[in-house]
Amino acid sequence: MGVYGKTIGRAEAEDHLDELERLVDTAGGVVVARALQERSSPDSATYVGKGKLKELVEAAEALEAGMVVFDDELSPSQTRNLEKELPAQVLDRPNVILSIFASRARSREAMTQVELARLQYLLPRLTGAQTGMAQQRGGGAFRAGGGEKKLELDKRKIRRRIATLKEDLEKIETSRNVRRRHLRNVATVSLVGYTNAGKTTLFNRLTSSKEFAEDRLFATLDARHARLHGVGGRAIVVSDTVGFLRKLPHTLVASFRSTLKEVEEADLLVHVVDASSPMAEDQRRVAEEVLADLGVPTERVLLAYNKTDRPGAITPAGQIAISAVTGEGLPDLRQSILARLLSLGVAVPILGAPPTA
Ligand SMILES: Nc1nc2c(ncn2[C@@H]2O[C@H](COP(=O)(O)OP(=O)(O)OP(=O)(O)O)[C@@H](O)[C@H]2O)c(=O)[nH]1
Ligand SMILES: [Mg+2]
Repeated sequence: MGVYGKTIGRAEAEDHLDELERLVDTAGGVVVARALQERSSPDSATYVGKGKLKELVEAAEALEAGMVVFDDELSPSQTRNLEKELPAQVLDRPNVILSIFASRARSREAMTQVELARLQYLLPRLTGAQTGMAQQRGGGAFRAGGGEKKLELDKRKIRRRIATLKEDLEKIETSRNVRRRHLRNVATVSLVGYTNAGKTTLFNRLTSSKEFAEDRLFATLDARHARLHGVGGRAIVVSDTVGFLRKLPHTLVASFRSTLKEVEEADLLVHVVDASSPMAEDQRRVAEEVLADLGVPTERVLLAYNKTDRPGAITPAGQIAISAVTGEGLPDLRQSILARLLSLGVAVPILGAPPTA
């Protein structure tokens, strides 16, 4: 369920809903119906208007839907109000993304980051759900008081867990820095871009690796490194990273800071764009906004339009066109990477040559 109007038009809202549908599918759900409503802004109490909510209740009953998923982050009170009306579980976009991340996390770092994000998302909502229940039961002061105490206890426990997780992440980051020191004598290149753009496929191709690439969102959660092949014995290490997505929950971005550090510290970023997507330019903008947030200067970013083997793929004039699947354009990309590193003044040692002083 999405809302459009003042800030985005109908076509864009449809695209966002398509993406939400893919996210739900990736999370293991099956979409039985979708709906959009035009209004200047989401209703502060129920996200959609009264009439639309009635329609939603009826549709959910008729289709026996187990969940109703909203395309924006719902406030704790919106969730509470919607839960009262709807005969199904109420989820929002961050919920779905968090559950995908939780099922994808493999390394200790990724699991810690995901748990941190989940708890930070949960904390303010815990209050809402609890008071909501107390009100619903019509319970007097006695009941609410009992719930209140337990709630405080739960919240304290969660806060303590959050502190522990943050400490753990710091420790992981320290050991990562130790590992990174080994990379001091090589140039580093990170592949970044919207989720599903083809970063992992390109990474495998450039480094002759066999990482997990899949036509699903967020296939990759951990940064991985390998030597870039085919640059005349130059010592360049490439890393694959977690994909970007619009409307990413803030808590998630914050807890993935240590993974994103990878991006901040790379000598060069190759921004991979899916040239075959009708949303290519929109996705490019979202990724550029994330990079700007991370403080990455534009000259450190090399754009590469991928999936150009697909019919209908469009590469803007003057941009690098590649296909990670057929290998087309990759010699060009390798040369551009090396040339850009050199023009940025990055030392790119030749392997086997004695280190320069
Ligand atoms: N036709 C075609 N398909 C591609 C190309 N590159 C990647 N794909 C496909 O696009 C899908 C996503 O590729 P991934 O490499 O997993 O994308 P990613 O950017 O790593 O995605 P996340 O890890 O989810 O952020 C896979 O089904 C790939 O096979 C390409 O050049 N041409
Ligand atoms: Mg990937």
